[in-house]
Amino acid sequence: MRPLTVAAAQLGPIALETSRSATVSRLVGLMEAAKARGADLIVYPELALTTFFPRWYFEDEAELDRFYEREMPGPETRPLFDAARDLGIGFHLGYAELTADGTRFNTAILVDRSGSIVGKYRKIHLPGHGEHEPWRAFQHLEKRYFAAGNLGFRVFDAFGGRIGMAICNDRRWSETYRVLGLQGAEMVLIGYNTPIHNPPAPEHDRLSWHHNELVMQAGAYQNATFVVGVAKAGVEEGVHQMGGSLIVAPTGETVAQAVTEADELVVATCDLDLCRSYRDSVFAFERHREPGAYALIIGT
Ligand code: CDT
Repeated sequence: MRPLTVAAAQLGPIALETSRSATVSRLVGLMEAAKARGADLIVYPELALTTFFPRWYFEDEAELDRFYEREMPGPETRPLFDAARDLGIGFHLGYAELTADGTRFNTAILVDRSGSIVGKYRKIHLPGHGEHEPWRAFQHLEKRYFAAGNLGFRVFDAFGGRIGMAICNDRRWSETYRVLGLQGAEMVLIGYNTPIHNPPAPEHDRLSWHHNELVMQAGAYQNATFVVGVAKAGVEEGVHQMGGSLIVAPTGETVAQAVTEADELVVATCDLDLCRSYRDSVFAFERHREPGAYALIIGT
């Protein structure tokens, strides 16, 4: 047995005007509650420090700056790191990153129980569009406000296992999980902000929950890994975002799932040794994959 107790910290909406420190206090409160429930690791959603700002078109790039972190930890986020160290619990946090050279990324970090950053990921699959599209009820300007991640899909040895990270739209792509799976990922952490209404394809709206669970269950089973998916949910600044935060086992089964669209902890103890049962049999990659037949998928 290699038990890892993980808490998916689903968040309800964060209003545009909410201060960073108010949000950080809210996250610390969830961290304390997760610790009280025995968690070793708490997983926060994508862009967990602010409202999901890509829903608006900002003509002036400078207006965007307030949503981005220039350092991590910075003065407003340090309480999270201090709480992690004091409580002895790790965390995964999604946030908007502005680098010293002015590049903007949609980023997530993994922090261990001592409060040290042990892993970083920058979102690779950026959905939405790059120009203002006034016909939409709301924008999805990730292609405008972020550069594609430049760190690849990597795994990190932490919490007694091998942890991978992905962000939101990445969860819909089988390549995400396979690249992590090939590196031996045993748990993949994924934060998301997913509007239920997709303006270019409203016929998909009714299937939002089905697709959410489908992709994470398939990714987990086909790659012999746990998957932890964590939403920022509820009606945020007029846009309804789905909840459904969940923890999926390598069996492909959902072992725990949120039942609200508000702040809610979804906790499960995951035996990372369960990954072996699948990786040593049906998904023993070294014995059963046929990479010679896959050349097409690494083309552009
Ligand atoms: N944040 C994010 O990546 N959301 C997308 C929304 C759908 S594409 C406009 C997602 O894949 O959930």
